[in-house]
Amino acid sequence: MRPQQGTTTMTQTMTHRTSSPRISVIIPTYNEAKNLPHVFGLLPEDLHEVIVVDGHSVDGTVDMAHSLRPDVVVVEQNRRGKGNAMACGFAAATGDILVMLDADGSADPREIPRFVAALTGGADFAKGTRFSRGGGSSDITRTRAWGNRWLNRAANVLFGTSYSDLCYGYNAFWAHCLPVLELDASDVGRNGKLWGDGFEIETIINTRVAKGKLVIIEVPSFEFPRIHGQSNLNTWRDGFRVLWALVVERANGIGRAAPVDRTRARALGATVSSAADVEHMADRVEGSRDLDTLAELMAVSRIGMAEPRGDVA
Ligand SMILES: Nc1nc2c(ncn2[C@@H]2O[C@H](COP(=O)(O)OP(=O)(O)O)[C@@H](O)[C@H]2O)c(=O)[nH]1
Ligand SMILES: [Mg+2]
Repeated sequence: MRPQQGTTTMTQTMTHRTSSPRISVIIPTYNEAKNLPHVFGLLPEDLHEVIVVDGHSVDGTVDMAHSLRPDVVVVEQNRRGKGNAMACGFAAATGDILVMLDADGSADPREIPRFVAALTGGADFAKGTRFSRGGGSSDITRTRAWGNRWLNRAANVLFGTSYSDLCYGYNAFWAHCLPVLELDASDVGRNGKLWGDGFEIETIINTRVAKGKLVIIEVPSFEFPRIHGQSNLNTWRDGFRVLWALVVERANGIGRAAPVDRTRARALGATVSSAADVEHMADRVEGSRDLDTLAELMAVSRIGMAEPRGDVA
């Protein structure tokens, strides 16, 4: 972080907003019935939609979701793995901003406004990080933290990013990022699994938004321990999948040329449109001393922003 440079708050700068962005929260679930009451209980009000993408749970997860929130949208994933669940959830979302939220109680829904503030402040993609000031984890094991650190370093070398937490699933982004992600939600049969369907999804998303030269801001986040049940992630197997994802995504061109249309985001008050704007936004966020604004807690890193891509239009 650079030294503080001023006292302007982000809220003062949102002068052209016509209305609030509609927020879709996408929650992947695999046997999370016992954890949903906690997670749903902490969701902010005024969400546009809550989408649960279920992986054929056998513990009553879907019934629990309906009973907790009659307006919940339940999507059954069409292949296997968390990555496929996210692809199906994104395809079903109708909001302006999409938030990725785990269902096990580890991600705190009360942080959603912090992510949204980063996006309305001008980022295309708000990336959660446990490893910057204001973030942390009481869930991650030492082995996973070690692996994440090295994978994160490798990603930064390969993609020119300055990420601090590659393998974290709490992110939010404007819907205009979806073409850059190029995720496939097609149905190839329930037992089918495609590249990106597993826990490598976060790495794929993080590398594609970097390749697409989107404006990325890291948002500090605290990860709590899963409340009930056990993690579905296998540290070594999935760690190697992440490593392989880095190699594959470095080699392929996915995300680089996809169209980005920020018209809707701008109409809703998002301000970034050029490299100069990004610099200005970074100064503003870092410079804020107003503890009432969530922007104060944001760690700003300019990732792949030397020349943020222009719009198609
Ligand atoms: N729909 C769906 N959700 C999954 C799948 N695997 C994991 N999840 C969900 O993804 C989130 C993170 O999974 P978790 O097992 O806690 O992994 P960890 O946080 O990396 O240890 C949780 O909400 C899980 O219920 C899956 O195959 N399908
Ligand atoms: Mg978890």
